Amino acid sequence: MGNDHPDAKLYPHATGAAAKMVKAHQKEESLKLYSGWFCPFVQRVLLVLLEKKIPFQYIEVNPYDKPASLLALNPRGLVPTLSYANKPLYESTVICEFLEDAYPSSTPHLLPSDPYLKAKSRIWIDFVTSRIIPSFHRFLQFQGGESSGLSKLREEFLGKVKEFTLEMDKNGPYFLGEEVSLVDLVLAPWAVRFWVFDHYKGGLKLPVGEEWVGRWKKWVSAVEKRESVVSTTSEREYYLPIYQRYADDVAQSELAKATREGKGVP
Ligand SMILES: N[C@@H](CCC(=O)N[C@@H](CS)C(=O)NCC(=O)O)C(=O)O
Repeated sequence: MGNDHPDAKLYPHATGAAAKMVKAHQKEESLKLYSGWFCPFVQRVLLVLLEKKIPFQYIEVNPYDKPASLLALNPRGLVPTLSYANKPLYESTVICEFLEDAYPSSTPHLLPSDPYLKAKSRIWIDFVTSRIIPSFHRFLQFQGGESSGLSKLREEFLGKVKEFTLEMDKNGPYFLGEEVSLVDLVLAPWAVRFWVFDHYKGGLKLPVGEEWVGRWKKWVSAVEKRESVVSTTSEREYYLPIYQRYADDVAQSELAKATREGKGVP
């Protein structure tokens, strides 16, 4: 693909709190995470690594540039890509579950041990990837005003967030209850990017007075305060040029293209 990819010119590294986290994970480790500082799928994996305090080496790559070091591990050239004892793994949710299995003594455990609850958690992990994220992108990339379709896409998106919220444990604050789990961590990177809609698409407009909104806000406030989330977030101004390209629907990432073609997460 090379340097001429239109999305390749991005700020080269993490900033703010995330820059400190990156600096603290430069030492050579057998577990290596090929990352893009801006990438919410990478952030999922970082959240799991940091929550479970698993030692890892952070390696910044530009996935739009697709360096040979990345392609050698992952033929699709996407981040996150993991190198585990020289063996490659990719796909953020697969990596997250792998870490849970491969480091059984690292706590907290992020999936319930009860088989039914574990399976149910997977339904909602899948819902985030197959429903919430595509809807987030349809809304973000839409070109047109409120009456020509934007309101409808906002409603569709809020409908997915509502469906997820209605499945949450009543008291929480997390999806499964008092303890954080993978269901929370796979959505957190997008939840902390919902500000993009205020910036570009006339606001998220959470419905006032609906009961589920209170539960959603309780969840957001618990999730965004977690040390793992704070320490993997860069300064907002550096995300802006990236999200501007999505908001203008000119981004050429696999995800942007898939959204334009009416498909799901690549
Ligand atoms: N399904 C993948 C999606 C990963 C993904 O799309 N990563 C983006 C960065 S946020 C990427 O590498 N894009 C490069 C490209 O689109 O060519 C996962 O869950 O890991």
